[in-house]
Parts: sequence; structure tokens; C-alpha cells
Amino acid sequence: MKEVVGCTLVAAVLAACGGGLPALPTLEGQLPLVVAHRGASGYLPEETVEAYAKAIELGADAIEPDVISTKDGVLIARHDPNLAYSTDVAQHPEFASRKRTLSVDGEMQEGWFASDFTLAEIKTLGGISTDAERPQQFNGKFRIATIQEVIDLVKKSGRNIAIYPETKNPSFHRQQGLPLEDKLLALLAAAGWTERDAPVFVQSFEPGSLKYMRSKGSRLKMVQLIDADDVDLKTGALTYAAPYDKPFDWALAGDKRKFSDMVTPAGLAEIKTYADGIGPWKRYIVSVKGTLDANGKVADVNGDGKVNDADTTTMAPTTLVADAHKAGLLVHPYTFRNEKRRLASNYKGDPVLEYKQFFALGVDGLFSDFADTALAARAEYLKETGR
Ligand SMILES: [Ca+2]
Ligand SMILES: [Ca+2]
Repeated sequence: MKEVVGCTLVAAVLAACGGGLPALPTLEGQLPLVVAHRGASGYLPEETVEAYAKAIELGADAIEPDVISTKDGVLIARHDPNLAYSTDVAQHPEFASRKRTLSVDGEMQEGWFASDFTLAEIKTLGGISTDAERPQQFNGKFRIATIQEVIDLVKKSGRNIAIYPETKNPSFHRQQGLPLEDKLLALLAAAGWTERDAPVFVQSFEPGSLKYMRSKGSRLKMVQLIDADDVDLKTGALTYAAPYDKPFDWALAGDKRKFSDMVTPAGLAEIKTYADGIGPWKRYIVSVKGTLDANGKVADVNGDGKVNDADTTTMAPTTLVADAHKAGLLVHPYTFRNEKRRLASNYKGDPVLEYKQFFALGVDGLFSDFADTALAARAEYLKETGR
């Protein structure tokens, strides 16, 4: 048994390996990848060196930095150009005058923007938790990481960890005169990562960003992210409101299509021309639906005074995993989280049940804020399916 398990993990589950067991339902029968979304972001302020080191310590297969640019053109790991969202910049009186209003992907935002700060200035800021329900005691304690520092951490780990960078707001950065792509490719190339088998997945919501990197001859694995605005809990249908209705480069080009057009057979075939996989919001694979009360409103089924995912049940899975696999694309849905309010009632407050459903559906990996829970769920899934 021990040997079978070892064989499974090392040999990425070849059918011959488990003594005749059928291959896993992933694209090539390989083990599904656990991607630490923004590092161990469930535990520590996201996208800091500490959060990435913790994710590696938890055993994640890949760590995910979002990529934005400083004023002096250094790539840093941060989800939003607006530093107000994830740093303590508001507590720094020396930067009070930098506060301004700026359009990011067509949305007017007030705050402090990375493109107005040098790296040296940004290094004086501390990361903060972006979720009030998560630990707050580390707020302000850890610095903002550069992409180079994240690469160095992967190298230093001595393990086969992948880096999964996302070009964030690439058209916005181009508008600011701070394009991301060439710099990102140069950093990765300097690390020795240029080929398809490098431990790298480059992701973006904007097809133009990935296509640009392909046009520069990049052979790295690429993943097209697919967003939506929300789910209509009355019907379980995904909703499409700007700016989450379509990639911003499509909006700029006046392209009428929405993200929903990416998951059709034609959309998937087009993605296959420049990418190796898709990273859809998980609701494209399993959506959720509420119960209507007497007034036709979505009911607070568990009576906690709030209406959220905990008041929903899952709908039948879509055919997206099979459709994408048919098109030769990997499927890495996002984002898996432990909080009970974010879990449909079917999962009984246990995030492991959600992971196991997605592993059984054949996803090739997933983005998780809690890599340890995802890894535990994967181990259970393998055990329960006799591997
Ligand atoms: Ca991301
Ligand atoms: Ca409720």
C-alpha cells in the first residue's frame, strides 16, 4: 500500500502504476495541483514573503503571486494597484498627499496607487489582512514582496514548487506606461524558466496579455482566467456586470463578448490557440442556488441573519471540465476557502467535501487560500479512490 501511494505521488498516477487502477480524471491522469492563492492567505497577510514561505511549509505544489508594478517599474506581488486595499498605507502620514482618485479598469477608485510609489517607498509599508474574519494580529508586520523575492523563495525551497504569476490589470499598467509582460518574462528567464516544462504557469484575465507573451516567443504554460460578477441565488445563473463581465482589453476594444463566451466549445478552442489551460471561477463548474421565501426573496435558511453561500445548495455540475479536457485544456478553478459562510449547505461546513467533489469532477488543480486543507482533501480523495 505504501508503495502504491509513493508510486502515485511520484509517478503522477500512471494507470499502470496503481496495479490497474484507472487514471485520475484529470487531463492526463496527473495529480491535481494545489495552488496557494496569494500564499497562505488564510493565515497571514497575503502576498508577503512570510505568506509564501508558509504556503511552501504547508506543502503547496504552487504559489500564486499577483503581479503589479511600482512607479520605478519593479514588479511586486499585490492583488490591487490600489494599496489601500491590502497595506497599511493609510496609517503613513508621510504619504497622505499621494491619496487620489484613479480609474482602474473603468472603475473610479480612491486610494494610494502603486504606480505613484517607488519600490523603496513601498518597502516601508506593511501588508494587512484583506478579510476581517481572518487573523489580524500580523497586520503591518510583513513587507510587500517583489516578484524576484518570490522567485528566490521557490529556488531556495529545494522542492519542486511551481510559481503561478498573474499579470494584473495589464491594460491599466500599459496605460500607466508600466507594462508588465516583458519584465515578468525577463525575471522568469533569468531564473532559467523559459520552456513549457518550467515550474511556471502564467495567468491573466486579459487574453491580450497572454497572447502578447506568446508573440514574444514564450513557451511557458499559460492559463486564461474566466471571471463573472456573481451568482443570482434565485436561479443559480452567473451574472455579468461591469467590470467583471469581460476582460478589460475586450472592453477597451469594444468587443461585445463576455467571459461566458470563453466557456463555449468555440471559446475554449480559441483559448487553446494561446493557452494551456483555463482558470474559471468555480461557479462555472458547480453553481449554487438559494431557496425562495414567501415573498420571493432568497431565504436565510440557517437563520443567522445573513444570506450567503451557507444558505444555498449546489446545482448539478456543468460539463465545463469535460469540455475543456476535450479541447486539450487544463482546468484550475478558483478560489477555495474554509469559512463556513462560503460553503454551500451540502458541504455541511466542511471544506474538504467541496474539494473532493471538484477532484472527482477531474479538475487539474485549484486555487486555495488554505493549502493545507486542500492537500488533506486530496490525500483523502486518493485514499478513498484506492490510490
Ligand atoms: Ca490572482
Ligand atoms: Ca444565513
